[in-house]
Amino acid sequence: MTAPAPRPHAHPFVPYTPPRLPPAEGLRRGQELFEHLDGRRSVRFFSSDPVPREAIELAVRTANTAPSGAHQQPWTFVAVADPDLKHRIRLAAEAEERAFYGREDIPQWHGALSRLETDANKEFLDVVPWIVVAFAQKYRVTDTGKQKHYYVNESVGIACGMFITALHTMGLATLTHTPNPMGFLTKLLERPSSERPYILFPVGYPADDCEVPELTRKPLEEALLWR
Ligand code: IYR
Repeated sequence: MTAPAPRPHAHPFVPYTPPRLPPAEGLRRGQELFEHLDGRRSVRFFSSDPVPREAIELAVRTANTAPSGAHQQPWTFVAVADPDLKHRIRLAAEAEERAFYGREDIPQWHGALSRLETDANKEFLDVVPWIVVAFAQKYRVTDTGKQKHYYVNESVGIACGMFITALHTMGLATLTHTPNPMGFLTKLLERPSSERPYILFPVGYPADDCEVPELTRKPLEEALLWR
């Protein structure tokens, strides 16, 4: 057998040869990951127990491995431990939420949320040891001007999914919290106008008496179609 001709590249490429798993071993690992992630729930009742900085670092390292449009990696994660700053985030988030829950023009939205029993009180933002805010970079500023980023929502969404997965693997809990609108985070966290707040993650251990709404996942037949 002759070796295949090398592909002509205009840019540097390197070999990529991850270990080839026997299919049964691949399935076993896939099943294990599914069961692990099926045990994850969004949490609103947190313990104030400390979480080491290294855990946040590892979760962001994991998020930072996400694929992204044109490999532009259009995310910034800001980790907040300062109690005063967390409190200011809580106050601003609660002001937005009071407006949201007070709206009379969105009964359908309020109705869809009712089984979660959420309200404008966001005490968990004071309780958690960390608040991590993911920002989406719409563009980056270069010497020659603005470089637009592509597929920003998709890229940051995938990175956030990997962030959540890493936290769960470390026994930590979070919530994909999106106070609406979230512009106050740009100011409080001193981010540039090229970025917009994407998701606010309170991070900590679940409270000892934590409860979550009883929910089921939709059946695979609804999530996966074969053709
Ligand atoms: N941002 C509000 C409302 C809310 C909206 C959705 I969509 C949720 O899944 C949960 C809550 C709040 O955080 O209370």
